[in-house]
Amino acid sequence: MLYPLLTKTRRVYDLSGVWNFTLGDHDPQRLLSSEELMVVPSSFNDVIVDKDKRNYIGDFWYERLVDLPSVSDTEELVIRFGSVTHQAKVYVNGTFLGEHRGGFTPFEIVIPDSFYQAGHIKLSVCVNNCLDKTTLPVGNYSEEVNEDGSVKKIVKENFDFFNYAGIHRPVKLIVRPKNHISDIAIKSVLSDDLKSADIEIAFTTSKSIDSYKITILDEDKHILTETSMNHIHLEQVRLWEVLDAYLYTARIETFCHGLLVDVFEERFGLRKVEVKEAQFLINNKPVYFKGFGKHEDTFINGRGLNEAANLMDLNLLKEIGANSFRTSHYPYSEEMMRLADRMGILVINEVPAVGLFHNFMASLDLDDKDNGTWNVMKTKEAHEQAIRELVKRDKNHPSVVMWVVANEPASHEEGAHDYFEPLVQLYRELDPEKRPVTLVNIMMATPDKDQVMDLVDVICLNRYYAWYVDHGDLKKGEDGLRKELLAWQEKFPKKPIIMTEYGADTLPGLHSSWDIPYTEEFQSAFYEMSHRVFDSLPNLVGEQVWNFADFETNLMLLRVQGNHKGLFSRNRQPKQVVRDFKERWRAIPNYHYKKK
Ligand code: BDP
Repeated sequence: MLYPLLTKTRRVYDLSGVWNFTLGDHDPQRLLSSEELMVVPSSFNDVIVDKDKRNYIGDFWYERLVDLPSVSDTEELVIRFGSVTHQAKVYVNGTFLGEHRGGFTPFEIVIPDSFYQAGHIKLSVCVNNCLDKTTLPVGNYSEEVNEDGSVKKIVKENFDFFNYAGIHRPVKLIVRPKNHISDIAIKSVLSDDLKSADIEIAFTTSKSIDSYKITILDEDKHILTETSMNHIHLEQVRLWEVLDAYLYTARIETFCHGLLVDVFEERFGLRKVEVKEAQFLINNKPVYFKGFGKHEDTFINGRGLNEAANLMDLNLLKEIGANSFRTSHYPYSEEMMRLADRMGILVINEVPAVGLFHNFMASLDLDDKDNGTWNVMKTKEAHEQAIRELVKRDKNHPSVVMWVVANEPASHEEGAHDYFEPLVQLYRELDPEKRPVTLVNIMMATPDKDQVMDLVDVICLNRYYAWYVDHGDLKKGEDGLRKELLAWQEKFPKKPIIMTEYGADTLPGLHSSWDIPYTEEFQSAFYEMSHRVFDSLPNLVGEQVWNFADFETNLMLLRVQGNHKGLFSRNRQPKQVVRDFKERWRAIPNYHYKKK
């Protein structure tokens, strides 16, 4: 889906701001009172302050009046939502116009002309934050009857982050040609010496056109070439490199009867991604991933777009010597993806497939006796939709170098292979660039038990030796970690391995002479131990710490006001270990770290 850009033929108006709001029922035929207010974009949960309301599950409403710009006969009016978590129904003047399921991808609603003759509309959005075994992420849904007979809906997250909800990303009003460019897919093939590129620009339009023109521009907007074909050959190209980004622009103009109909500009980068002989190659060089699993999570905004936090995070990421992050555990905002493109940061891009593990706690206690996940989950449809929408949205981003099919599913249980095979295949079919696909493997799915890693290109592992396993015992942790990594290397000698999560909860300011868990000393010793193991493994091509920053979670025995595995606190102050990382990561080059 195209980003809401202002061009010669398109106007974009921002509907961010303060909307009327209510939790519970509302009839969109009537005007929603302004007793309660909410900011768009943001999560409602923290902003609303009241404790019960913070944890509310069910329908809730946003509403505002919108004065409309003029729209000509050849134009249409569209409302575009960057994301609404997790489901949205959209009404204009009380009439239902469309809905979207899935809380992390954009969608559009076209407003029929009959609604805008009056010059203004009433826009109402009914949001729902229920999660169950048909949705992604997966939630455990139940109901309780209150004393007054009313029903209270409850969702227990089947994952380790707070179920923030609301209109999380910008809402835009767009006036665009009825006959518009609706999708663009840019695929480039670099020559062997990486000096020239064959670029194929495929695009679709909502109606037929007579002709088109494609112009390629450099970063300074100088025209490099113009053509009426969709194959372009570029000589002496400048590559998109890790931490040295270069972005070209493809300007597409469509014409009917010799007149300009629509213009859109899509930015793209030229770089080659390949997995070969247990290496992850970017522009033919073996890269070493240094970075983080993250969350979209800040004070006040919750999971709502916070562009200042995004830029600060990526500046901190660069400052510490890292080069990558994973969009754990859902697609991040389009704004974040565009930022990563500009800053040359590698992104491992994940769908919200988290919680695909039935009875996780029981399986920990019962030593894996619960084998029911793939009978219980009814997520196939949501999963396919999430993959389709993610690839559609992010296929042209040079920062995206790999797709994730799921985070920590029960891939050791019967049925996992059948569940994942078509989904991995779907990524491969949809992506014009055929980027590598991975699945982020959970600690129970050891090499002897896992049933899916044969399907993917890269072995991504989340491991917590000396934390969840042999808690506090760094010696045993080191032995266990080394042994398991060697087993993976032996099982899949041609596949590179990336540690996509490893970490220890740490409360800044807590100290100990004996490396006690939760102290700053333990965190340092934990990473020192892990890195010793990583450095000894030739096929391990990356380390992404869990987590970039502390983040909010649901209530659990193991969580002290959230998860504290961040290298930074939730307000982005460094913990002591950041100094160790700076030293290590600044000394590790982006390319050719592991000498084979
Ligand atoms: C992993 C999950 C991640 C958790 C992390 C942890 O992928 O979402 O937050 O463990 O326990 O299992 O800190």
